[in-house]
This record gives sequence, C-alpha cells and structure tokens, in this order.
Amino acid sequence: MLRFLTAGESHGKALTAIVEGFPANLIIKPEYLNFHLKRRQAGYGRGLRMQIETDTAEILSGIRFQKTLGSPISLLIKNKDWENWAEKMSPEHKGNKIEKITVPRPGHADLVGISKYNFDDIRNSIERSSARETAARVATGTIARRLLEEFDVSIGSFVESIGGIYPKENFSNNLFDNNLPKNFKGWDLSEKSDKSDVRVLDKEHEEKIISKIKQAKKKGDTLGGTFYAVATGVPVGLGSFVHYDTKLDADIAQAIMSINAVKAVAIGSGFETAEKFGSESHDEIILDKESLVRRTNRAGGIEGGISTGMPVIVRGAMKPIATLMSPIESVDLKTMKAVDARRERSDFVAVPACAVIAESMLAWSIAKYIMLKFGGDSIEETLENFRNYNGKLFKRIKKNFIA
Ligand code: EPS
Repeated sequence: MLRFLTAGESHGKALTAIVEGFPANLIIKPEYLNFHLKRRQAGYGRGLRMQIETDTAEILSGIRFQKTLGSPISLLIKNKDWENWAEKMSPEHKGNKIEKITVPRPGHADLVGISKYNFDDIRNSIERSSARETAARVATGTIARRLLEEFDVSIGSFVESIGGIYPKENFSNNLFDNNLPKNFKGWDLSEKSDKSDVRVLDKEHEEKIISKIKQAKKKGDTLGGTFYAVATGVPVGLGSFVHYDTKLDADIAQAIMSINAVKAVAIGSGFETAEKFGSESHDEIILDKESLVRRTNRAGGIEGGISTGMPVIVRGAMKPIATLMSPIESVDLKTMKAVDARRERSDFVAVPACAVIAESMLAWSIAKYIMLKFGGDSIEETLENFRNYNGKLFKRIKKNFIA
C-alpha cells in the first residue's frame, strides 16, 4: 500500500516527506522532482515568498543510483526563508520576546486552529496550515507520476477560470464529448498551460484573467478559480464498488479536497449531470476493434467507483486566498474588540499552483490503486502483473459471454 507523511512548518527549517510502498527499480531522477516543484512555484499572482524560494528536493533515503530500493523514500525541501525566521520559529528557544499574533484572518485556519489546539499565538495555526506544505506533496506525487509513466498513464492540468472569467470555448466540453486529438495524453494539457502565466489554454482568456488579477491587487483583494486535472491511459478496473472506502472517485475527491483552499471537487461533468436527462448524461458503450469503449466521457473515466479506461477528469474549485491587503472584519483576541483582519505576506492568486498540486494528488491516488491491484516488489513484477491482466481483458469478456 502506498502511503506518505509530510512534516514541516511554512517558515520552519524545511519540509520533509516519508514515502512508502513503491516497488524497487523505479528510476527517479532528482531533476524530475525539481522540474515539477518549479512548476508549483509559478503563476501570475504569487506573492514575494516564491521569489525567495527555489524548491528542490534532496533525496535522503530509499533511492540508490537513481533507482528505488523498495525501502522508505525520504525527501527534504529546505525553506530558504528560514534564515529570516530562525528566531520567530525556533524549536529550541522559549520565544519570550516574540510578539504574538492575536487577530485571526477570516477564511484561514487561524481561529479554528487556536480554538482546537489551545494556542496563545495565532502563528502556531498559520504555520502548518499554510499551503507551503504542498511543496512536499508535489515531490511525493511526482514519484507517483513516475510510476504511472511506466503504465503509460499521463497526467496534466489547466486552469479553467479565475475570478469568474471563463474561456469563450471551454476545453472541458472536448473532454466530456471525447472530442480529443488522436493519441491525446493528459500531459499535453500541461505542456500548453505551463506556457501561460495563469496556466490557461488560450491567450485571449489569459489577458482577461491577468487584467482581473491586476484589478484585485489594486483593491488589496484576492481571487480563486476552477481547474481541471486529467489522467489518460488509466487501466480499466482500478477501485471497486464493494465498499465506500474502495471507490476510486471517492479517493480522488478526498485527495483533491485536501489541497489547501479547495472547496469543491467534481468527477466528469459532475454538477451539470444533475440538470440533465439520463440519455444526455451517460456514455454509450461501443465496440472499437478489440475493446469496449465509451462514445463520450461525461462520467470522467469512473463508473461504480471503478476506472473505465477513459480519461479520468477531475474539476476543482479553489476559494480566494484568505489573507487580504484590504482586510475584512475580525476580532482582536487580546482586546476582544472588532478590528481589521491581520495583513500578512501572501499570494493574490494561487489557482495555477493549485492545478499543479492537483496533478500530484491525482497521480498519488491513481498510483495507490495501481499498486493495490497489481502489487509487486519490483517494477518489473508490477508491470508483468499489469500486462497479464490488461492484455487478456477483452479475451476474457468474450470467453465469458459469447455462447
Ligand atoms: C506558499 C508559501 C507561503 C504563501 C502561500 C503558499 O509563503 P508565505 O506565507 O511565507 O508568504 O505564499 O501560502 C498561502 C497562501 C497560505 O494561505 O498559506 C507556498 O510555498 O506555496
């Protein structure tokens, strides 16, 4: 079973991750991890922190000569900003002279954090709840992505909207209609969207969004948005209908919802299907040479909690960043008087980064189910199990059904 834990505060010394369950002999190159870490840092609307950091993952264990050993992989991503926070974030000192933060920001984990953990300083809530932790998740998700490449599973993403600005022609329709270029791969989406400062698929859309972000910045405000993450090449049969906690769509929803500031997740055409007739919602089954495929893909590649073999399509919605330079009302916990919420260095928009993180979480979820189904202690064994199953799928159906 694949699993991982991360540790680290936003302005602490470093983020770390322990990743377990990957088969041996999977090639992992540090530059591959760092390439995806860099993608997470990009995007118009990010704050000053991203100019300080150059996120790189140091591999501490579990990999030798660029290949996994089957043992736990541990990763370290140093926070360059730590140098400026050593005193304020010291694990060793008592911190008597450090000023406490007493005004919670609405929408952030500030107030719930101090309430739950019995803190007397909001800084203690801010640190671990910060989206900085997602750097560690991108590093671990990138190992999952590397595993998936062995199976020809390809993952990409794009931003659909920011601040309510949608494109004239929404690419998601092509995904649901299965109107995709021949040999389309999930990564094709990222190749294109990575060229845009806000990770959208067309220039005119990008310009409109950037002007909206400029407007928000001017007002001291922030924006959220929606994004898609797509996985192609996912084999038929990952996940199961037998239990609530074995369903692939439920696992993906949890993985995406767990990303900081995500407030909604849909698989396939999600909410829209609730407004349509069944005949407009479901995907007809057709015979295509030696396989059974779907004419359309409104289900987003999952039926009954099980992958159909069609692209897995996930849509997410991120709320606007909670730190506002023109703040809304809060209460100073020291005086219990109404005040403006605290300003703190932050991003204005982080939807482009969120989409990259969603790729990693989607990769993690699918890799987890690949390992559950195909097992194996070495990548060679896992691939053998996969080929043995996948190559015989249609033959087995025919054998079972044709009289
Ligand atoms: C982030 C690091 C943070 C923020 C952002 C994401 O750095 P700092 O708080 O030092 O500016 O830029 O986090 C948030 C927006 C948040 O609300 O926590 C990162 O590395 O992604």
